[in-house]
Amino acid sequence: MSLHLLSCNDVPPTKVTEPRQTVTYPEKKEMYLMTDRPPQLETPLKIFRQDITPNEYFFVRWHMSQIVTRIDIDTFRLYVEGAVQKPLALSMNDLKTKFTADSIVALAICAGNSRSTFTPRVPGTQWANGSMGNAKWKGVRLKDILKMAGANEKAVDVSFQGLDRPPLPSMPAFIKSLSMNHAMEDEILVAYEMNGQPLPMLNGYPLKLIVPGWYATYWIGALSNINVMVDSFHGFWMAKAYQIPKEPGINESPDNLAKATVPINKIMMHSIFVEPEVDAPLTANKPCQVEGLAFTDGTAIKKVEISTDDGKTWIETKLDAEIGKYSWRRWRYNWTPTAKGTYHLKVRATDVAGNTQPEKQWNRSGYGRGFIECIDVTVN
Ligand SMILES: Nc1nc2c(c(=O)[nH]1)N[C@H]1C(S)=C(S)[C@@H](COP(=O)(O)O)O[C@H]1N2
Ligand SMILES: [Mo]
Repeated sequence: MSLHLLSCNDVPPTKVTEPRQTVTYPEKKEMYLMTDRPPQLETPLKIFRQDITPNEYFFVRWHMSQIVTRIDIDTFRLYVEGAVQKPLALSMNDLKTKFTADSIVALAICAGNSRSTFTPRVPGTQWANGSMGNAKWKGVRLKDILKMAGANEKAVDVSFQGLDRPPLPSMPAFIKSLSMNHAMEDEILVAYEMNGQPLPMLNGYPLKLIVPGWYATYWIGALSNINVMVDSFHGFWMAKAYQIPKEPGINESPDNLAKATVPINKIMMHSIFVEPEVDAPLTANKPCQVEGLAFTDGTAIKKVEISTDDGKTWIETKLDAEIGKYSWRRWRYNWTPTAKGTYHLKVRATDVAGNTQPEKQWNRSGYGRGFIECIDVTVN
């Protein structure tokens, strides 16, 4: 099986042609295997025909080879410590009985989603568009937990760590942080359910931090430790890794790398094709349903347009009803190609603030793809 993604026009066409192996892991159906230590699994594009990504097809991405494969749920505790009046050790039962449950539909997307489409090629897992998924998360509001612990009013940052550990003690553990102000926002959840089920082990059972609108690198899985801090946090995975150019757009030039960088944060606006797939047989004068997904950091999408002539003219598509502020949004267009040949199809989203997607973008880590997607399809 092969996956093709083409960038057209003035962007040199990138084509992911390496054959990808598929695998089946526990609690998972057939996914693309990116690496097996740690497990990194990509969702096949056809799964995105569904608005909610089933748990068994939800992408998997861990950093440490030592992932968690067994958890005793009766003795598991979520520890809340640091600058708090009352440190907590919450059991699953505490979380389910001592707090009001809340839920949200939100898109989880890896910062490196679509990395394989950057030119020049950048190092890192060569994801196509499948290191993302849309799910309904249910759990407890982080702010309610922080309130119960009596978090210090002068707290600046809150850090989050899961049960996974580095293979060597000298390597930095995967710890991420949010500002206290952000952590206290209503929509941030500590989720114990994903689409009505406990989370799969590979997706961070039993608890995952949900940070709607922000890249999934902050969505700590197997969440076991929350640390409230009065000083700002400078751990490796915040201060050194996952840095992006400070200027908006996650953009820089290969021969003039940005000197000022900041930790990656909000999801870039992007839109992709789900159908037709690159290899789908299309017939002249026969209607073809073109559809895909568009997403942002939570800013409402105003319109999604497609071009069938490599960006010369643009046609507005029909948007499905909004599922939720932080969900992706499906767009559709019924297209009848009249002539045979190869078409460069492009798609671009525009938000209510008037921002639209750029033609070009690049950065050294292949983070936050927002540039316009283009696929080639052949009409016979
Ligand atoms: N504990 C822990 N949480 C983590 C990570 C990790 O390596 N360890 N990786 C992060 C990254 S970069 C991503 S993209 C998402 C992937 O979540 P998923 O595997 O459930 O899809 O988890 C995030 N949370
Ligand atoms: Mo990620």
